Parts: sequence; structure tokens; C-alpha cells
Amino acid sequence: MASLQRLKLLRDLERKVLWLSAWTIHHANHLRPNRDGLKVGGHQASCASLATVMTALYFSVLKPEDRVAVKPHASPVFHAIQYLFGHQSRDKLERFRALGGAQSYPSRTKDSDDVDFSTGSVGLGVAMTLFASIVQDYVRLKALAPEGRPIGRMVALVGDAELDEGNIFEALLEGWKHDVRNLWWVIDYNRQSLDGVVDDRLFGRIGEMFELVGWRIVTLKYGKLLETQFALPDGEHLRQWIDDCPNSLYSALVYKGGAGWREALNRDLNQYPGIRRILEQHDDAALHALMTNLAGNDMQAVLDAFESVDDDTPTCFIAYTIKGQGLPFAGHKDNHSGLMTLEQMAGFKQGMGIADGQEWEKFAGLASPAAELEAFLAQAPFNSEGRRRTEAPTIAIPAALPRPTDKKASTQEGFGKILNAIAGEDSELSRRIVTTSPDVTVSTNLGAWVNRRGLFGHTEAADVFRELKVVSAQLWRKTPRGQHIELGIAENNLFIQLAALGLSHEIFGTRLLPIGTLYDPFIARGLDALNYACYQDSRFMIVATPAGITLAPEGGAHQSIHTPLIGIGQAGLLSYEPAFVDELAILMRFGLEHMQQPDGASIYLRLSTRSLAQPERTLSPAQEADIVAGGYWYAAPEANADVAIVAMGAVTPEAIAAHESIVRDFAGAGLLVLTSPDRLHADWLAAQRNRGRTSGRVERSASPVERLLSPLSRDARLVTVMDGHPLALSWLGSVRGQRVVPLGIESFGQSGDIPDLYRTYRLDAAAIVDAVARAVS
Ligand SMILES: Cc1ncc(C[n+]2csc(CCOP(=O)(O)OP(=O)(O)O)c2C)c(N)n1
Ligand SMILES: [Mg+2]
Repeated sequence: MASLQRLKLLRDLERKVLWLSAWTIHHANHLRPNRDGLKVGGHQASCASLATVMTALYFSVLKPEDRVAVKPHASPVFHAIQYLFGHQSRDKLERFRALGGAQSYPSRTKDSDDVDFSTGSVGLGVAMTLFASIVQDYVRLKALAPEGRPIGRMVALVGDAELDEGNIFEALLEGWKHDVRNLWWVIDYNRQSLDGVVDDRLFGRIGEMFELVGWRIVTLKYGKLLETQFALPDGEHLRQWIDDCPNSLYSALVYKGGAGWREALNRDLNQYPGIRRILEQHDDAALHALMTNLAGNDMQAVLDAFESVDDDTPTCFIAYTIKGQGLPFAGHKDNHSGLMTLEQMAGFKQGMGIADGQEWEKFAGLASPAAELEAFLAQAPFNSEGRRRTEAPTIAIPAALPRPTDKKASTQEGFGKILNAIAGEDSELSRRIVTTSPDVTVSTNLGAWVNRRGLFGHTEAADVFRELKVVSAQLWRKTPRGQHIELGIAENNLFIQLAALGLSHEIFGTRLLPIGTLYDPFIARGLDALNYACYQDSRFMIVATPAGITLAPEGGAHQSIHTPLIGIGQAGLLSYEPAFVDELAILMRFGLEHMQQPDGASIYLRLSTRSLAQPERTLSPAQEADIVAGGYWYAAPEANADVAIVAMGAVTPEAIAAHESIVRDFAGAGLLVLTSPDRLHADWLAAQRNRGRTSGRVERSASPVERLLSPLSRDARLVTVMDGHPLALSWLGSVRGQRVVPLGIESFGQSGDIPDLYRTYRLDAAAIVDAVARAVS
């Protein structure tokens, strides 16, 4: 298509996208009944600054294989574009931010219009594109991607204030180490954040930082109108004036309009005849249009910039834009959540040439004929294959994973040995597992797996130590075939890398089984990224070890207390804390399968470095099912027993010892070992909800925890013990109204050995026996 014709159509669509985004928000706030008095909100100004860039990208530049993270508060622009493509309904736009309608921020799981990456917590979507590009290379270099799939660009549309989030810089460094490619970050440089105008000095440094890590910078500063005036006599003074203009003054003048610009230019540049001529030739409206003609809001300039890049070098486009461009509050520092008033909207609508009742019409008010616009949309490269979400078959998991048989072992050692045994197999399972860790690969027991399966890198890298025959337990060769992605110490990066790996089936058409390891306390460091990964329904396994105060001598800073509560509270994440290695093998097997199920979840295994004597036992299928369901009777109680000890994880030996001593006084007391209060609790609540619907069938619909506790007497006492916050187990008393004495950790720990610490924090056998005495007194 002739480029002038394309430009005309794109300018029309840009107007429409701006209109629809503003109208969608206006409709939600002013034209829908409001039942609770709460502000509905939406960001008309934030949408406006990106309308040009997104129109150019989606209707002309992007290809089906490209994947995009859209700045969260530009969600209405995204939905408007999908509406024009025919992938979003008018009904859902009318219900923007209402139940079942288009989401406030683009959501992979809640929106129906082909969202690639969810966004919302600023900064995380941006980093997601970087880690997705690593996944793209990972599956491409191993020939796991479907044959013939072209390489896509991973694109982030970034608010300029998002760059204050440190996770972006953590990701940039990691990306440099991994030689990331095919990455485009388009910064909506409107020089405004939520609270105000961004510091002028900050952005001077941003470009340098990108260049430092090997990125290309493409700056889109002035639009074509301004460039034309700059080329005239004295034009360079105008350029210099704008270059020197502080962000806050420029924003204020944008808001004031033509008269304001005239006054300022007359004051500062009146001595130049060329500038006087420009002022004479432009009335106030034209002068305003000229002075606000920044490249990020100039279609031709935007197209030129995107089309100037044709290699795979990661590229940062710094697009100068105006927040609220084209709207009455353009440039105003308080416009972030500003909404047009009814009068302003009426004026805007008139300016757009839209008649009453035509607000949702796709082509109303545009200069080009509807048929031409339809045809243009139909041939947009991005839309040529319709929706772009991929699928991939599940990977079969063998009926049992290898089970180490050591008489004494920690769950962390067991984990390392199980993976090492899988690494030695030539199987689909061993090929699909990909591991990653933030510089704790060796100390979380992944070393043996990496020795066998290698580090992932774009190119073959030598193992210098090996070549020089320096003895080391770690034989790590970096190759494109490697299956471990080694990260620097940044837990944010770990979780975003896992988020990207765990969506490979839906983004790149091939399934991976990602396993990430870290120290349990540092889950908190990456918690928002973990939440973000789960929010997108990404599927992976995290193995967190060591945990609790049981890592003893390593001290308080590394002791995790509340992570079991995170395991229970985090949606989309099913958590387990096994005590013994045979339990672990069963749970890893279950986890690898469960994380591939449509209604499954990611898995969190909280492991320990404490070496425990392993029970000599052969578990029956029913016992294995109980371990997966969340718990089993290690020592069964007698019918109507009055006391039971409930233990989880590394403190189970103390519970066993305490149990042996109390059965003398309380014959028939039981010892219940839990593997997942998370699962037991969830199934208990689900059973209660279902019961409401099928009343009268209590017994058959009893949940696992109700069945587990049913042999005990009605007013039996439970003593719960775990290495973590006791709240994770104390809810057990509500299941049948039985009194609980919970033991666990409530304050920061300190260095010590296990006997000292367990005594000090009341986790030892004596404390458990004491708690039993208190429970029954
Ligand atoms: C992690 C996080 N903190 C705070 C917010 C609230 N918030 C939403 S948008 C925004 C400012 C964004 O400014 P910018 O990125 O420049 O976007 P603009 O609206 O100017 O395009 C803030 C602080 C958020 N969404 N996420
Ligand atoms: Mg901004």
C-alpha cells in the first residue's frame, strides 16, 4: 500500500483508538449505574500518550509471532484495538472494570482478547518480555519450538515512571549476561508519573544505562512539523529552547495552550526574526499543535522509528509523548487519574465528529471510507492468524520417580538425588525439565543435575577450570543444549524467569517443566514477582531450601518464619512441606503432573537441610494418595482417642519422640504427619461449600482433613508443631471444634545448633510433651 494512504488510514485509526479508550472509561464512570459509590476509574491521560505508538504497532508493525506487555493503565487502548480487530465485544467494553467485562489492566486469564502478558504491578511486565526472550531462545536452540515458527519480538510498552522500579535494572543486567535478543522496549516518555512531573536529570542517565548493557537507543523526540520549522532560518533556536525547557514548564505550557506558548516564546526568543515569523504564521491553535508535535505522538515519526530497526539487537525506543495528548487536560501534572467531565466529553466527542448514539461505531467520525478501513484492518500482519495463543501437549510423567534409599537424609539431599537420577535418563521428562536458580544452584543441591545436563547459553563456552585440569565437583559447560539457566542473586528475576518458562506452552507452543530453587526466606524478596507469575497462571515448581530455624547455625537472617502462610495464602500455588524423602519423591511426581493440568497450579516445596533417619516402609497407593492429599497418620490413634500430635516437616522426629513418651499416659494417642496444610485447608473449604449444595450427604463429601480427624473423640486435644508460624496449623481446631495448642516460630531466630534452638523456641520433644499436658489440663 502506498505509504501516504497507509499514513492516512493509521491516523484515522489512531483517532478512533484515542476516542474509544476515552469513551470506554467515560462510559464506565458516568453512564453505568454506580451501586456502591466507589470510583470506577481508568486513565484517559495515560491512554492518550500511547495511542499513536500502539496504533502503529498493532495495525502495521507487529507480526503474529510478536508478544507484547502493555503498560497496565493503557489497557483501554489495548481493548479498543482488539475491538477494531473483532476480538473484543462492545458488551465487554461497556462493562470495562465491571464483573465479566474488560479488565482494568490487561489480564491473560481474565480477559478474552488475546492478552500476551498480564501487567498491573509496574515494572514486572517489562521484565517479563526480557525473560520471555530467553525462553524463546531456549526452545528455539533446542528445536523444541514447533517447526517453522518464526522468531518473534518481545515488546514492552513502558511508562517512563516504571523505570523507577529496581526490578527493571536487575533484569537488564541479567539480560546482558544472557545476550538477550529480539527485545523492544518502547518508553512512553510523557515525563509524568502518578504524582507529578518526572525529574529532568533522571532520564539523562537512563539512555546511558541501556547503552551500557548493549542496547540500541532510538530516540523519538520531535515530530515532523517541528522538524520542518527547525530547518527554517532561526529554527535551531526553537529546537534549543525546547531542548532546554524543564519538564515542568513544558507540561504547564502544554496545558495552557497556544496563548501560553506565544507569551513564553515572545519573552525568550523575540530577538530572532525567524521565530517572529513562525509566531506570525501560526494562530494559537496551530502554534499549540506545532509546539506539542512530539515524535511519540506523530504517526510518521513513530513508523519511521520502528521501521528503522531490522536486526535482533535489543532496542529501547524513547518516545517523547504528552500525557493526555488530544484531551483537555493534556500536560496537567494532576491528570494521571483525571477523568473528562460531561461537558469536556461532549466537546471532545464533537471534535471527533461523532454523533449521539454513534459512540461505539467502529468508523464513525473518520475521514476514510469504512470499507477501506475494514480492508486495512483485515490485512494487518499482526491479525493475519487470528488469536495467537498456542497450545502444547502435556508431558507424561512416569508412575514413580526414582527414590533414593539412604537410611539418613535431608529432603534437600533427596531432591538433589531425585533430579540427578532423572538427569541420567534419556526420557521426555529429563528433556523437558529446565532448572534455574539465583546463584544458589550448588547450595540448594542442583549441582549434580547441572553437571549432567549443563548450563544454557547461546553459544558453546569452555569450562576453563576443567581444561586446565583444576579439580572441582562442578563440571558446568555452557551450551545451547544446557538445561539450567543460571541467574545472578536476584529473586525477582528468578520468579519472572519462572513465569516466562511456565507459560512456554501458551506463548511458544512447546511445554517445559520449570524448577526453580532458592533459599526459603528469600521468597519474600521476590514475592510480588511470584504473585505476578501465579496471577498469569504460569506453571512451575519452586523448591525452597533451607527453611525455618532448622538451618540452625546460619542464623536469624536466613531463617524463614512465615513462608508456610505464604504457601497457604498465595493463589495459584500449591505448597507442600514433606518430612521424609519418600514423601518428597511422591510429591515431586505429583507436582510435575499437576502443574500441567488445566485446573492445576504451580508447586512450592519447602525443604530442609536437616538429615533425618528415614522410615523403613513401603507406602501403599492409599498412603501415597494421603501424602498428596496433605497428611497421614504416622501412628494411628485408637478410636475416640483424646489426644493427638500433629507435626510437619523437619521437626517430625521431635514429634515422634514426644509421641513415644506420651502413649504411656495417653494410650491410643495418635501422631498425624501433615505434608500440606495448604491443600487440606483448601479441600476442607471446598467440601463445606459443596455441602451447602448437596445437603444431607455429609459423610461421603467429607474432605481429607475431616476424614483424618474423624477417629478422634469429639473433644480431643491437638498439639501441632512445625518449624514456621504456628498459624499455618492452628486452624485445624475448627474442623471438628477440637482444642489446639500450637507450637511454632513467632519471633526472629538466631544462630545455634538444633538442640539449643529447638529448646529455646519450644520445638523439642519436651516442649511437645509439655504442650500435651497443657492441652489436657
Ligand atoms: C508496583 C506498583 N506500584 C504502584 C502502582 C500505582 N501506579 C500505577 S500507574 C503509576 C504511575 C505510572 O507512571 P508512568 O509509568 O509514567 O505511566 P503514565 O501514566 O505516565 O503513562 C503508579 C505509581 C502500580 N501500579 N504498581
Ligand atoms: Mg509517565
